Amino acid sequence: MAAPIVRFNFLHVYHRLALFKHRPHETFVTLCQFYSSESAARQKPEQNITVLGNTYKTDSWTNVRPKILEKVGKNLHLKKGHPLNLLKTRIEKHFYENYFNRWRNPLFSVYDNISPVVTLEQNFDSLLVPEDHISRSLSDSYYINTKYMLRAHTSAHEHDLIKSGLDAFLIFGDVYRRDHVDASHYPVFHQVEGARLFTEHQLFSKVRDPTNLKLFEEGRREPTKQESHTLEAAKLMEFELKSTLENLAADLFGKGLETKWVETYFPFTHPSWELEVKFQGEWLEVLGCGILEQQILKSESIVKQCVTLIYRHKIFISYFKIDCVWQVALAMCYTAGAVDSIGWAFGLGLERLAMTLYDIPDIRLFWSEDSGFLSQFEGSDHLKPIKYKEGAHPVSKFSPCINDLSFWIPENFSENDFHDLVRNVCGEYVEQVKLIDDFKHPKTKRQSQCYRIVYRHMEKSFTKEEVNVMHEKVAKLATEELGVEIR
Ligand code: FA5
Ligand code: MG
Repeated sequence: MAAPIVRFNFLHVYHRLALFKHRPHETFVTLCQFYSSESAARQKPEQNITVLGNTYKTDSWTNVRPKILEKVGKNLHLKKGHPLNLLKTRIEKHFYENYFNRWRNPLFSVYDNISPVVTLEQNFDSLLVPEDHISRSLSDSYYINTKYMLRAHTSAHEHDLIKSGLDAFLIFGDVYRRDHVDASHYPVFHQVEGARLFTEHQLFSKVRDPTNLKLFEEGRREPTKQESHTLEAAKLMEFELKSTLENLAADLFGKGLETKWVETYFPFTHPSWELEVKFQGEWLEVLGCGILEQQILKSESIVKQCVTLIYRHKIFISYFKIDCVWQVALAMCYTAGAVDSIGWAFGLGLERLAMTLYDIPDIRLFWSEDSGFLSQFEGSDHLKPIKYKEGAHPVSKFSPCINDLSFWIPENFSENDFHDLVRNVCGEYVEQVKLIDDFKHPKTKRQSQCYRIVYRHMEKSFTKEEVNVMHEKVAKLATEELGVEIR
């Protein structure tokens, strides 16, 4: 593990609730305490967290905070007239209209309401994420306890859906990460996951003479392919995947968008890529994708394998008139875990795409309840080109207040913990947290960091006093919880 440090406990949450008069306004998200506040002050209370109607016991891994739990169940992607919902509709429509199965029905099935509470196994193990991968650390993900977490990506459902026998699907959902704070990063955002599996016949169906083409071989892992894939299968899959995503981008943006593919790494795909688009003069990464590790498909639905095999051997089976149970058993023995498909998958950040598409300058705006923002999209036809008008909503009309905070950091300090703390204290009022200075004292060897915090209200101008109150709370809690020493 990447040295996870448990610094957070629920007494802190309790204190914070009192300190900042935080009132979670979603009835289904409640933070319950078993003990009275009096005894809570003396001993660490045993806690329950209720998320979406299910109750979980907290433990030493719990690091999810009330400000984050408030967002669970908001489902912005399902909210009519919300820009994320408009974008979702456009993506669904694109897949519905362009991809069909052999019965001319839409090829991709869509899931948009799977609970974001997943097991660590779903989020990591099922995707071959190594034990020591940074994304597992307490400073990167939101844990409910040692068994459950808020999903860090929609890929958490890949394995289950493939196992259930699906071979083409889209998953829309909210995802949660302890990430940096700036205009394009937010601890809760939305992704759409897409996956498609191909049999040998399907993949090579467009090739003029597919006789000698195979999906699998026992070869070597190379930058361009996995050990069990043939080069021709890997190359065709890369083409299929990239053209699917380029067609989606062209449908959403028209032809003018500047894009580039960048090679990358994911534990569950190889090879892997990211797609970047030009936004406000800078390259912005909007999605990650790749060819699914064959090991993930190995546990593909046994039922599906049997059906395929029974279908292949139907003459033999119908000749002997073996009853159904024996047909299934026979097919299982016959295949001994063989998998006949190869797959690709992608995960796309909906906010980043919507920002590019509608010219929305700051990711916090998606959470705005302000009518000035939402009314620009409400009642819109998802096909009508909309451009967010900055003047109509005062996101950057009100000037920012910039305050710096310098402190000595303890040995186990994590930057993400500080970003998370600031987000928790200031919510939507913080636009950016940036490390602007980092040095080690030559004699004492102590390390000092300075963060620039940009405060900006979206609906009014902040007074210096209001900002100072928040800034002092940040300093106080950073001292108490993260063990820093303010300079
Ligand atoms: C993933 O989440 C992978 N699960 C994607 C994937 C799926 C790869 C299937 C291969 C196969 P990544 O961490 O890069 O990858 O996130 C995907 C996208 O989510 C990013 O490209 C970006 O658009 C968006 N994203 C990531 N972090 C944030 C954030 N903090 N705020 C807003 N959007 C974000
Ligand atoms: Mg990425």
